[in-house]
Amino acid sequence: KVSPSAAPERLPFCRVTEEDLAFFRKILPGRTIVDPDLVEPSNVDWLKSVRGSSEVLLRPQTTEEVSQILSYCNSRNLAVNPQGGNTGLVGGSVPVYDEIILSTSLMNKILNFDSISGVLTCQAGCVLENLSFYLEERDYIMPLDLGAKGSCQIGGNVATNAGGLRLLRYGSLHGTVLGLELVLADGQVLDCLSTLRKDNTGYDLKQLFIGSEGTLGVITAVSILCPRKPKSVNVVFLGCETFEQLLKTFQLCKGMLGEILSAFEFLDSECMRLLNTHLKLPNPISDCPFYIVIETSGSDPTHDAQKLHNFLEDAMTSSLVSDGTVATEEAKIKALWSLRERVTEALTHDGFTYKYDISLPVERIYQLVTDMRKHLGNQAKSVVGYGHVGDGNLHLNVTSPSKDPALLAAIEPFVYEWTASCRGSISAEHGLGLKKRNYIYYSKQSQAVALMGNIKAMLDPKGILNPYKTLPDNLKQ
Ligand code: FAD
Ligand code: S2G
Ligand code: ZN
Repeated sequence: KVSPSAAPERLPFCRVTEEDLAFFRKILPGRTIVDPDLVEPSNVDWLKSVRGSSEVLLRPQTTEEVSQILSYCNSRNLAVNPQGGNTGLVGGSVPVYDEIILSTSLMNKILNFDSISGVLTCQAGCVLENLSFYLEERDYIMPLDLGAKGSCQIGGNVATNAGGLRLLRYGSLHGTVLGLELVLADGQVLDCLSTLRKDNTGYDLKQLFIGSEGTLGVITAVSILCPRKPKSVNVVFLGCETFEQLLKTFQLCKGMLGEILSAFEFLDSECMRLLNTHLKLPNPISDCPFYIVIETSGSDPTHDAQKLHNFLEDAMTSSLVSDGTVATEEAKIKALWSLRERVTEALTHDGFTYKYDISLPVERIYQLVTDMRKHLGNQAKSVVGYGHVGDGNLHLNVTSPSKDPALLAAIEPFVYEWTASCRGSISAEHGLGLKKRNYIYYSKQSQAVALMGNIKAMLDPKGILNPYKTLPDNLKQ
């Protein structure tokens, strides 16, 4: 029985010939990479968990070049794997076989910034952190932030509908992305690069491509609505004895901080142990079963300090939290955030990591961690829980000294059945990619998946865009 996460047989795409390379070299002189050492990093994902065998890495700089590439590949029946920062975690960003890698890394120009509306228009290959630097100099910020900001690109963020640490305050990319420029499988350029906040003229086509993981079109430019840079930011790091207290603290926090609340994240004591052990990051407060990172972002430091003081006093006196520390200046804010942002990195040092990115009713999110620990007994090295409480998004990670099929068989499908039993989502923000495509039916009805297949067939009839990803192998018609 083939494991659902294994790659299917190679589909009958053509293989790249010398004539193909001559064509690519003509349109991309010096940016048609065939040296195996230079292609290698683009064949392996960030987790080093999946590896493709592409022989060609193309590095276009313009939409026109992307259009020429796709029009040619479509006519030659050559498969294409769009790639941004290659920080994806579900195996969607690297080839499964010899698909041509189309990298947006050289498409990194900012096209326009309107300082009145806050609308930024840029090419898809702009690195998220560079966009943040650009905006912060102009008294604005990006509406999303994630631990991969140093490498991930805005095109990849849109293609995966990335969530991250600011979604609680600024919403999802389905709301903040105002327009997209895309190239379809046949090379057609679709200019939906609107910068209007409101436009109700016909179907909102860009929404189809947000979260489509490179399977419906290549995103070449993005326009996105950016918020003003807050004048006053505070970060609070709190400790709780139980998850029930953590949830009550979340409710209290929403009520007392209201509109200045910009993030509410958690990590458990197992995460803290990994941070201490592998990254030598000290715990800034006493040891607790649960830790909370709360961020406020406002326009008046005095007003915010007063609100935060009232909230902390209530949280402490009602003994919802057992310890805490507050940061108002940059360095300490960064240090507290790194405890949440670097859990992913700490996990990579703990061993082979089985990652689950689950949406659940918020009161259930930690139940899955405790049930998983009970279910696995001592089969796993570590079982950790952390994530975006405000989004009901748990990151459940299980590590083992090395790849362990018996452990995987104990985890899956248990974790997916558990999630489906409370109508959760088996992928909250990372997408399905290669690894999770065949589990889609735990979260989507078959007629919905069949419709997705029809849309895919309409937009990419030859299936050349990111094959083996997102949609299941056995599309039930
Ligand atoms: P890639 O990894 O290159 O590609 C991801 C997918 O998008 C692939 O399917 C690829 O084919 C497709 N793609 C890329 N560019 C384009 C394009 N221009 N057009 C069409 N398709 C394209 N994710 C979250 O949601 N929230 C988090 O908090 C978060 N934290 C992370 C922390 C760390 C340390 C790491 C390593 C990853 C984290 N991620 C998180 C996952 C990952 O960073 C996101 O999925 C990110 O959006 C991927 O962007 P990328 O540019 O690296 O895309
Ligand atoms: C986060 C990063 C990836 C992971 O830290 O919010 O999305 O699962 C995650 O470690
Ligand atoms: Zn996350």
